[in-house]
Amino acid sequence: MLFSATFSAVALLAADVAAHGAVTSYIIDGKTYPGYQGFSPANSKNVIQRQWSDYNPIFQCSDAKMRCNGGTSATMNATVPAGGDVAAVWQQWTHSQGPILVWLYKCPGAFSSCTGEGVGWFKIDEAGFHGDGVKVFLDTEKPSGWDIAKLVGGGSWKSTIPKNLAPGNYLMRHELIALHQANNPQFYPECAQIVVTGSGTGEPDSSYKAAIPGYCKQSDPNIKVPINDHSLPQTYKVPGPPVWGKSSASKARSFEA
Ligand SMILES: *[C@@H]1O[C@H](CO)[C@@H](O)[C@H](O)[C@H]1NC(C)=O
Ligand SMILES: [Cu+2]
Repeated sequence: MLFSATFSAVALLAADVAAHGAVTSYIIDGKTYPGYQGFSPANSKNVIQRQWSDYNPIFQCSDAKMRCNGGTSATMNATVPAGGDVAAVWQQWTHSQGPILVWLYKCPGAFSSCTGEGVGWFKIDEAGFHGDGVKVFLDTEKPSGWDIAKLVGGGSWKSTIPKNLAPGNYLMRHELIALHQANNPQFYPECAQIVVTGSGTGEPDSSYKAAIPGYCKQSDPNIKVPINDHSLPQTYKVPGPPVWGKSSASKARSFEA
């Protein structure tokens, strides 16, 4: 048992946060970018992910921390061509029910002045529930019909930047909503700064856009979910506006454990 003081402290912190999770790294167009490690003091200051204050879940749709887990800036950014892939990696994730939402927001200028305010967020990817029968709505009843269950224990979710998306500076927001506690959702969002390149001209119209916070209400049926009530019909629609810019070719999903 010859642990150094530093090692023990890190191990304790890791144990402390194990119940929840964050995007711990990104694989963008084949290159790995570390995510933010929100310990105190932070041990990964220079990353593309906006720096948040804690791992704790957000419990209210209206919380200001919904935008980027409270993070307002990052020192780095990553370049990705339109049509390229971004995989978000959750080194530790433990909840098996709920949707995955992937959002973009076009910054009017530099990242340093990009707040993510207003009705400018749009989804480029999402995943929800595709199980059937009454025995798959809870993860204690295997198999889970939720795609989020594939992230448990260290998985990743890969999304394609729409091929026709206009180039620019974008915030990319990965959001997991954990629904394992009946009627008491937990939100886990973080944002990365990405520079999209290419000659695309596409931009979603207002029917695809929402404000964050603002896209959901606490009483929405896909937010307040009585997950353990097997007498209810088990369909689930991912919250927020429709997904924009997804070609049928890019619909195939891939997971990396
Ligand atoms: C992206 O990062 C590079 C390198 O740090 C920096 O020079 C550039 O200004 C950043 N881009 C934006 C839009 O902030
Ligand atoms: Cu948790």
